[in-house]
Amino acid sequence: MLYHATGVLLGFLSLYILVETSDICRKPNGDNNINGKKLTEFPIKIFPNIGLQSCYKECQAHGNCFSANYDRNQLTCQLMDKTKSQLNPLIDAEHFIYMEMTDTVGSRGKTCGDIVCNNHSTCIRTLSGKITCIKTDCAEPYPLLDNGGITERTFSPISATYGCNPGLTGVGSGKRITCRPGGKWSALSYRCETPDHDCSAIIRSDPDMIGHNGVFTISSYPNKTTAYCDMTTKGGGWTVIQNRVDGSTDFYRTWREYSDGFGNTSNNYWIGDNLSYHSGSMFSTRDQDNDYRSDHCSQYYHGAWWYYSCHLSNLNGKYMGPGVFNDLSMNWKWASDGESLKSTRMMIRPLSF
Ligand SMILES: [Ca+2]
Repeated sequence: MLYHATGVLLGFLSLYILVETSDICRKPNGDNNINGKKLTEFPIKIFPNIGLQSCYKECQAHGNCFSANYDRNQLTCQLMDKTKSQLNPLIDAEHFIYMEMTDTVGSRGKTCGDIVCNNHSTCIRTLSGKITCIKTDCAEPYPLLDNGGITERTFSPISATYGCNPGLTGVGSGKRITCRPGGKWSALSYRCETPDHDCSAIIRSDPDMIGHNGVFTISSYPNKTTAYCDMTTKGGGWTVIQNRVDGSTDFYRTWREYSDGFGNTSNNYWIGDNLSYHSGSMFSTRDQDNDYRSDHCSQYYHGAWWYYSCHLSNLNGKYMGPGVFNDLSMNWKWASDGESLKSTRMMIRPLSF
């Protein structure tokens, strides 16, 4: 019971009026109270011997309370974690008052106050009065990521952010996934790869390497290999894919050997197919005839090349040394007019370098 005292001065008279109000008459929020109705939901908590406003306050204070039935006869309060809905309508109940929390009007748990929770989290008012979204788990397990894992999780919205293990590069746009309606995770279109690493990448990461020719470990996913890097010619960053300085290494080899690479990076070598330098081109080896002639250019010219029918260049041909004019030899018609070359080097660099 509350007593309000009001003082009024009327001429020379003082008039004091005492007004008594009862709790039952002071609706916390009349707009949300429905007289003569109740929700037939199993209560999450019951308070006996309690007033209507206190019932409302208990619901406010309880994290999962979204509505309450107040029994005016028994003076009991039933807290419920659901609200009326089309599937669960109110029923007639003479002595009851049904009320919903003002802050949770709308779809249950979606909004309370200024906070909007997602489909897989619920808005609650904590005992300390704080309004927050708590997670309700996504039904699916988190997707797995090879060579990486989850680096961060949030619960409003429910999301997971992925990262790669040290030394690996993330590829793809779907690094962060969220829990979608229905409890399913959005697709993880993100993967972890060994970074492509050629001679140009070495200079990009360390400009001091300009001018330092030599053998470096390079990789082109998923393979790792070593290559000679030309770090001086026209700014450097060239990955040497073919080098020949003498006749000590046989270049008359099989398709498989050209695919894998062979030789020694310090003098004569061919780097393998993994750099995709000639992918899509019609490369021929002594055991694979991909040329446009009826016979076999590779066998005929003792080499392995992008023979057409057959060649104007034959850099993987037989090493014969200078002074020799022979189509079987390591030669390049435009450069030497068909004379056998002393040394050759083929090297590649990204256009964007
Ligand atoms: Ca042929």
